[in-house]
Amino acid sequence: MNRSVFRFARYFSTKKVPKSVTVNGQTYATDSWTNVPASIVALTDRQLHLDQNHPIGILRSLIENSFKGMGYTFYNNFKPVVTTFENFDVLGFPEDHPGRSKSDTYYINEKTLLRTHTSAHEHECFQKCSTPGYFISADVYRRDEIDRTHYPAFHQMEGARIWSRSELGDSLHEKLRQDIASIPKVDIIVEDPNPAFSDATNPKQSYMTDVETELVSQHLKRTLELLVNQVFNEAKKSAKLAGSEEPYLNEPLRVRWIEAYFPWTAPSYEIEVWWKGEWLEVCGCGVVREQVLTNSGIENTIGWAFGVGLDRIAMLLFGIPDIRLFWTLDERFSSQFTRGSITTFKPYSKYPGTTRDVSFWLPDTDKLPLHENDLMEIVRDTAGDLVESVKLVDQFVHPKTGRKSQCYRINYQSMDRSLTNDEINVYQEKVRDILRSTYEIELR
Ligand code: FA5
Ligand code: MG
Repeated sequence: MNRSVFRFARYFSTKKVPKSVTVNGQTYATDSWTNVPASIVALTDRQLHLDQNHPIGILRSLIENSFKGMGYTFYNNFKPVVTTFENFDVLGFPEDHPGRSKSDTYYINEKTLLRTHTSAHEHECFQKCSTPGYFISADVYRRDEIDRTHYPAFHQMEGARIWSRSELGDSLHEKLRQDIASIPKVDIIVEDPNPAFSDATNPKQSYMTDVETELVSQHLKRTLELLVNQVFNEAKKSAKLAGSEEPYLNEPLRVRWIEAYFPWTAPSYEIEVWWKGEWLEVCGCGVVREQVLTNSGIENTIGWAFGVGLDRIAMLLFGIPDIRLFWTLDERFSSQFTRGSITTFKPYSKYPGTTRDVSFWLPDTDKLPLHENDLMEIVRDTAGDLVESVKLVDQFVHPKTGRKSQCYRINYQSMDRSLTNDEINVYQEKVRDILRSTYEIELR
């Protein structure tokens, strides 16, 4: 356990971790790993992806509808509490992978956590799915920074597809080629400069032949290009309907493939979409490692998997400026969206934000400073959704003493009302108190 984790544990112990935590009606005993705050547990009942009239639910249906009748089962009801086995071990995460740390993940207790990705259900789905492929949509949780595009809860959609060598025998290649040919063609510009696999940077698995790897990755890439095309063309249509005349709306969609790494796929890729002048990371994917399949009782089989983030795409599709809006209970938000239709969000009002800085000297440089995610969590736990963002705005080393100073700027802003200075000062003082009493830092 590293030092900052230890300190964060101390913040939690000063908060008195309850004896048990109840999530989705199930009660779990806590232990020294517990770090999930009540504010996060409260989100696990929301199930935004199941709400047909919510942007996340509308996007999920849009994608599912593009893949109906193509051999996929849709799983949408998995609960967010999973085991460390499901989220990490079965997927081959190394023991020291940063994703396992308490600074990145919400633990219920040592063996139980809030899933950090939908891949936590691959094991179960490979075991029980009776179609060649499946999709899983679900809420996922990560301790992360706070800003317009990052929130500790978001949504992913997992997809996977397999081909059994034993069943297909000599017709395996032919079947793969047919399946690739049957994916609807799309009119987009694809940049794919790298080979499907390469020993040096993106190796294939030894249990698969070159041709198998090539064909499975082609099927994966054409499938995701179809998905991205459906979604982003809808985004363009809705922007045009809303009266936008920006030039990008008449240009063909551009995507690019880059090499990636995930412990349970090889080779691995990411697809990025060129959107309003920026490459947007949309999805990680790859050819599933043999051990994931054999651990699920599937022998002599090859296939792929992907995991796409839904929230940032929904922000583009519906013109939603802040990821926190998905979670608001304000009627003025929810009344704007209806099942099956992509409409551009009309901001209902803008309340001014207020910023407050918190600056401190860190302890001697040989000690680990406070982990940024811990600071984020303390602020979020204190002021909840009133925090629009927390950013490191200044950092320097004192030329004489060699001590390091950091300054974070907290932007307080409510989506629903005006905040008073007095109210903000109370939150800010509380944040400072917690920092002062928990860490060996000197507030400035
Ligand atoms: C994963 O989570 C892998 N499980 C994806 C995968 C599945 C790979 C199957 C291979 C096989 P990653 O951490 O990159 O990968 O997240 C996947 C997508 O989720 C990202 O491309 C991004 O669109 C979205 N995402 C990640 N972090 C956040 C965040 N904090 N807020 C919003 N979206 C996020
Ligand atoms: Mg990534």
